[in-house]
Order: sequence, then structure tokens, then C-alpha cells
Amino acid sequence: MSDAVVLMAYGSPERLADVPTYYADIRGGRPVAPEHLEDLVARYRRLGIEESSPLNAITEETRAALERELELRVFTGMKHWSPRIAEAADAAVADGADRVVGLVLAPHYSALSIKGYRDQLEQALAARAELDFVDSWHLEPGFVELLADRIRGTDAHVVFTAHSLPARILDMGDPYKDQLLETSGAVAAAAGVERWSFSFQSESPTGEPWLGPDILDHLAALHEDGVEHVLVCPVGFVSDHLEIRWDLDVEAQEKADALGMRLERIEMPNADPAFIRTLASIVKKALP
Ligand code: FEC
Repeated sequence: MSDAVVLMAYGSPERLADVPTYYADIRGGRPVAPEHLEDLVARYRRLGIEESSPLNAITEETRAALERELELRVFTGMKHWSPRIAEAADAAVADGADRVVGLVLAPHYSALSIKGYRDQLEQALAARAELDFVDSWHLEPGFVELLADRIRGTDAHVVFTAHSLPARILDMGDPYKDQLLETSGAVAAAAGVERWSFSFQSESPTGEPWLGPDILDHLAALHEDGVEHVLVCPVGFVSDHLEIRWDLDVEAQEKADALGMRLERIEMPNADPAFIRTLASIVKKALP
């Protein structure tokens, strides 16, 4: 069989003018409140998106490195931007692939996140190629070890974080939260770190309750408990993007400053060669 990989990521607008279209895509046809759009544009402006779009550039770097590592064609598909997942599927089929590994650059499964990538890819392939989709890879040894290396030896209290989701996923029996805690526990154990906790981040104003605690409240609670130094280790994201550079590097940092706490965060895996080898190992395991 001829194999290819469709490597999927969330996607990011390339320039400020793209933000309304991008936000509309995320909302999937549901209305966008003008004040929420304004707020999002302001966040991207403060990030300097006019100069560069970190997520899209890092995803391309990751794609190219994974292709070299695997000696297989790798096509990028973005959930909310271009190249779309459907374009990646078409490109893989046009290139002659009859078996495709679908891998998302997000380690934890939820029906409200990874399933969306899966549905888009399945629909686009329309049985033109066999699909081996990786639902989650949250305990992949190379991933756990890479994060453990970044927190090992710290004297700070480690806060693991991931994107929040609407709290109704708990009633749906969704594995998301359990998987996040499993990754966090495994990373802490591998690093020999005993003082750690977990909090969510990046909640959206959608009008329903989201999973907590949010990192901003969590920092305040840690401060109350006498914690003075925090090392943030995002486990639910793998690259530098808005949720890292804004929600953590600006918002959480400002909160820590206001509380008089010291806050640092680990370097994201991005296209680190060790992370590329980990992605390659996940792909190899997915192939029969
Ligand atoms: O750097 C960038 O330009 C994009 C950064 C980005 C990543 C990301 C990852 C995840 N999201 C997840 C869930 C949701 C749900 C909603 C939602 C909304 C947004 C908005 C922006 C945004 N997300 Fe995101 N997400 C990123 C960016 N996300 C911008 C819209 C404005 C805002 O609320 O801030 C709510 C949708 C709705 O309105 O109904 C739910 C999850 C992940 C991690 C998994 C993954 O990467 O796919 C889960 C990166």
C-alpha cells in the first residue's frame, strides 16, 4: 500500500483582516458578538500577528521535519484555516496514497475537539483511501519524557494546563479530563516532581459553564496557600500560539505579577527534533 500522513492542527489567521472569517469558522455558523470579535482582534494585534502567525509557521516546520523523519509524504490540514483538512485529504489521494494516517497536533481526545478533526478527514477522504486515525496519544512515552525533561529539577510548583471545554462533556462520559490528568500525573512522576496541580485555561464566552478551575483563579488559590513560584507546563497544546502567548504569557503573567508571584512556563515542543521523533513513532504504531 502507499501510505501518507495528514497532520492536523487548529489553524490560525495569517493577518488581522482574516480574524472575522476565522472566528466565524470556529463558531460554525453561530452568531459572533461584536464585542467578542473586537476583543479577539485586539488579542491578535497585541501578539503582532501582522508580522507572523506562529501556529501556521510551526505546523509547516513540523510537517516538513516529520516528512523527512518518516520518509513518507505528510500533508497539513487545518481545522479552522487553510490549507483545510479536506485539501490535505485531496492532496494525499492525488499523490497516490491509498492508506492515510490521520494525526492531530493535540494529544487528548474529546468529542468536542478531536472528533471534529476526524469527521472532517473521514468526510473528505470519502473512502478513497483507508484511514488509520489516531484518537489520542496522551501517554506516548516520548511526549511524557519531553515534558518531564522540561520540568525536572524545578523548585517551583508545577501547574499543568490545557484548553477548557464546556462542562457538559463530563455528562457525556468524555475521556478528555481523565486523559489530561493521566498525562499530568505521568509527566510529574517521570520528572520526580511532587508539588503539582492542574488547571484549565482559554475558556470561551459561549454562555454555558466550562471546566475549571481556570488558571487565573487557580493562581489566586495557590497564592493563598503560600505558593510563590509557579512553572506552567501546558500538556494540552504542543506549539506557541494565541492560547500560549496571550492566555499564559500575557494574562496569567499579569495575574501572577499582581499577586506578587513568579510565573514561568516551559518551552513548547514546537518542531523540536525529539518531538518530531515522537510524532514519527505515533505514526509508525498507527500503521498496520
Ligand atoms: O494561535 C491561534 O491563532 C489559534 C490558537 C488556538 C488553539 C486552540 C485550541 C483549542 N481550542 C479548543 C476548543 C475551543 C472551543 C471554542 C474555542 C474557541 C476559540 C477561539 C479562538 C481559539 N479557540 Fe480554541 N484554540 C485556539 C483559538 N476553542 C481564537 C474563539 C475566540 C475565543 O473564544 O477566544 C469555543 C467555540 C465556540 O464558540 O463554540 C470549544 C480546544 C483546543 C485544543 C485542541 C486543538 O488544538 O484542537 C479543545 C491552538
